[in-house]
Amino acid sequence: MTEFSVRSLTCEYREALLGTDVRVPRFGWKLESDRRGTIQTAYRVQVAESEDSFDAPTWDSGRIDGDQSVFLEYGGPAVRSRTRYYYRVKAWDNHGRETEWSRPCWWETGLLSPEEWKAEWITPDPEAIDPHAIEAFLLRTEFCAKPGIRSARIYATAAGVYELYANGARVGEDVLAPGWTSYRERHQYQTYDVTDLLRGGENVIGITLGDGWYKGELTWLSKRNIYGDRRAALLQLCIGYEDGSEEWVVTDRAWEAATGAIRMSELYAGELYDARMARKDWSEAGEPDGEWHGTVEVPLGYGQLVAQENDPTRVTEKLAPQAVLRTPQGDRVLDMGQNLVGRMRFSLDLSEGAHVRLRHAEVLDKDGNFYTGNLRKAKQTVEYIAGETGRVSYAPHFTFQGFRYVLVEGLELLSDESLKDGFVAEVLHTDMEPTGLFESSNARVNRLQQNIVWGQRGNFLEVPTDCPQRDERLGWTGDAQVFIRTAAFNYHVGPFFTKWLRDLKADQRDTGSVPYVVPNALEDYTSTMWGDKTYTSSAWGDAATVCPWTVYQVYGDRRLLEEQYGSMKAWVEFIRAQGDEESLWNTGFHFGDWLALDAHEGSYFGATPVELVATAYYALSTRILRDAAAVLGKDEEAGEYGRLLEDIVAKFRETFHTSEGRMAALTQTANILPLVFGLVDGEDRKRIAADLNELVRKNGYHLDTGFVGTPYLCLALSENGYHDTAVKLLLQDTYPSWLYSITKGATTIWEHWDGIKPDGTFWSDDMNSYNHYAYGAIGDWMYRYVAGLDLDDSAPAYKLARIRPGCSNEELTFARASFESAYGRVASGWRVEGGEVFVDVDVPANAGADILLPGAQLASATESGSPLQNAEGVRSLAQTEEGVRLTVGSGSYRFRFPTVDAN
Ligand code: RAM
Repeated sequence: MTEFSVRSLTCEYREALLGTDVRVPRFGWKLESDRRGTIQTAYRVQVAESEDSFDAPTWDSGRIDGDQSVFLEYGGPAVRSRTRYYYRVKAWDNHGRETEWSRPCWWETGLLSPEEWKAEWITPDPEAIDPHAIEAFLLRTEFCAKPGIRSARIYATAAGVYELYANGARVGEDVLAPGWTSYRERHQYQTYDVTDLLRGGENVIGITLGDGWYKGELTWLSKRNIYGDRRAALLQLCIGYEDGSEEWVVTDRAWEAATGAIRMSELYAGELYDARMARKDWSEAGEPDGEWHGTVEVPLGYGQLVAQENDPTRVTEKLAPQAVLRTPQGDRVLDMGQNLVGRMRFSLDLSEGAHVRLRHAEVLDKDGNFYTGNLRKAKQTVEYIAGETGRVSYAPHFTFQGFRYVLVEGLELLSDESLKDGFVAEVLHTDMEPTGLFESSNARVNRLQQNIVWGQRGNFLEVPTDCPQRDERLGWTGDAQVFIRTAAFNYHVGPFFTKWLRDLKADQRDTGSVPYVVPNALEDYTSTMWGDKTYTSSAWGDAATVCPWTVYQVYGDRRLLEEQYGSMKAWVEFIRAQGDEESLWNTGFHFGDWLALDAHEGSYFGATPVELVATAYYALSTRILRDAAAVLGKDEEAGEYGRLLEDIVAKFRETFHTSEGRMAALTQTANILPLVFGLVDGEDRKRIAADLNELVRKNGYHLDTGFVGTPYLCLALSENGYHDTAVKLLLQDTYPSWLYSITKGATTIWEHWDGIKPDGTFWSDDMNSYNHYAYGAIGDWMYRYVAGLDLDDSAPAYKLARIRPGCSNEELTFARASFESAYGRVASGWRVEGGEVFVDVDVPANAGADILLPGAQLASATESGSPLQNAEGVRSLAQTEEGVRLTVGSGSYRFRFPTVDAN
């Protein structure tokens, strides 16, 4: 066993990155150390063009003093297109040790410039196949390869969504490629390694092509052709031979086109698959089945093409049905036991012409009947018509459903048992790496955590959506910004938000205004309800500042911050140009504390004045911009925005405070925002915190907040001396509360606190999602203030963790959380037992932690059985009013001390 080693190498966040167009990639690594207090003192990185040519490296950083192990920039000669590079790392530490070279890892470039695209965008000849047909198109080409194939790569994308085949086999596992971006500006292409799928002699490449986000039905306005009215595919295959020669196969007019079994496949509507029309073996060599037609070129150009940025959508889990139900109305329904997003696959023996129909729903109504009202116009229906009698394994292609229940028709002869055995749900989402765990002594709180995670999975499919089931599924900016911090605990969302923020920037107007949704599928939308000619709202557009800043804090991605800085600044300048005065945003349309319960009956707009919300967020965005400017070394701008912030804060107080320094608006949200956005201090802060506590208490420890107040309610309480109240809110299970939905059987977070009312009836059909992560933003507080796992703002990426165990309530006896940070696993956990508190902290090598042991006394606290003073790894130690405060270096620590009562 090595005691000190380098592991988990990454390039641009990824372990094996195939097909990137990043020209100056950044490396990261983690250190494994069996000694406490390990800090890297130097490192060395080498890059080579093969695994065994490190003796003649392309780049050798040499030994560099320093502790940087996150986002180290490649410093070698310009990278070339279509090249695989290998890299390895070694490190030295403060204990005088040196690691072995790490295991080499690789990354591979894609096509670095538009000129390298030799292929044409192609589509079926419109004379033969109606371009607006709803059938999926099939495209194929046959070619002869020489023997001795050394490597083969496909670079491909589609205006639409596509699946790729080579010699009859599906290429890769991506679903709904090329994903959804602001296609006009940014269109992702994918890279596939097909070396093992090709052979010397005849080969076939096939593409199936659906409408997807590009051309298919999108938004509740049933818009089509948002990005273009022609589906098209673009592909080039490069074959490298042993003899050093290269050959290209590209999409051009020589490709043939047809339609086949996929008669319809749409994001909202579902799929109709008629196996009788399948083109047998169409992507295999030989004369293809049935009549094929020509193709034509579509002049879509290459300037918008970018290599895949986020993790692709994939099947990440398979779930078996939990039960087969018979509803009072007589429907046979599969219960998956979990509201999820994905598709059903069945493996069944079917006779020719059998017609299977699957409908998908999130909930059953109060009588136990299948309920689809809240899907609005989204049909979510998948139909399969069998071809030849025999065994079939099938799942739909260019669609996904949000569901827990599946109504099955056409399989009446199958027993319940066989039905159950024949089906499985394939969970689909952007394939992010899981990074966080949270657990406590309360089973319902644990279910809440699970529901938050499921909500994230269901709604992080290509873009952060508000809901995955009805005719909407859009990238609402407000939802994304309130949830991002929680999201960044549960999963690695660096690549996901990098991509989405670039889309946000692409769709931002020249004025700096940020659309409601990104990608902006509501470009020309105006609503009488929302006020004509408004394109943005406070707390929604602020995604422009909050999201890049969060990615910077959590992962240390300074480059993204730099890239987005212009967009962040444009947003703040946009706000500055609104309002009657420079430091106030009191004009225009705002969603405000959307869906808050203090709204008028039947209204979606909460009672907190929208000007208050707008100005508070204006301050938050300005603060973030100021801090970002400081991080980026733009001192003058940091100064300027610092002054603007002061003006906004002063104006906020002048406008929204009473003469006694209270909030004039008596809502929970009005009292939350100034506390969490740093708009008050001193006595005013204390008074407002007390008022908030009182509002909650008077409400029987119930919240009445919406999208804006909810994410910060508990945080405002915990940070201002009312942690007990916050925990009471968490544990509340009567309506309205987080746990209320769990008493109603929720397995995801709901859009409305009363999505299902206490009497079992539903909130109105018109806007009632049962899978909506916004209120799941409580997760951030659970990690940071209950388990106590946080980061120090001055040291991004958890270089310095901030551990504040939230053990204060008798009803919770333990909580623990862990997070896989850029430095490695950091964890905080506490347990109260027999008058003692046990706190466990794990800090990865090359990082540290600032820990508060709440209520502890120096004299009686121990670490692994010894007095704290003697503990190895402790850098500083102090008794404070709140308890013992200490900073430690890396390692695992086990603290123990009497509870305050026992003291
Ligand atoms: C609805 C959803 C969404 C929200 C917008 C304003 O479409 O609730 O989450 O952001 O309204």
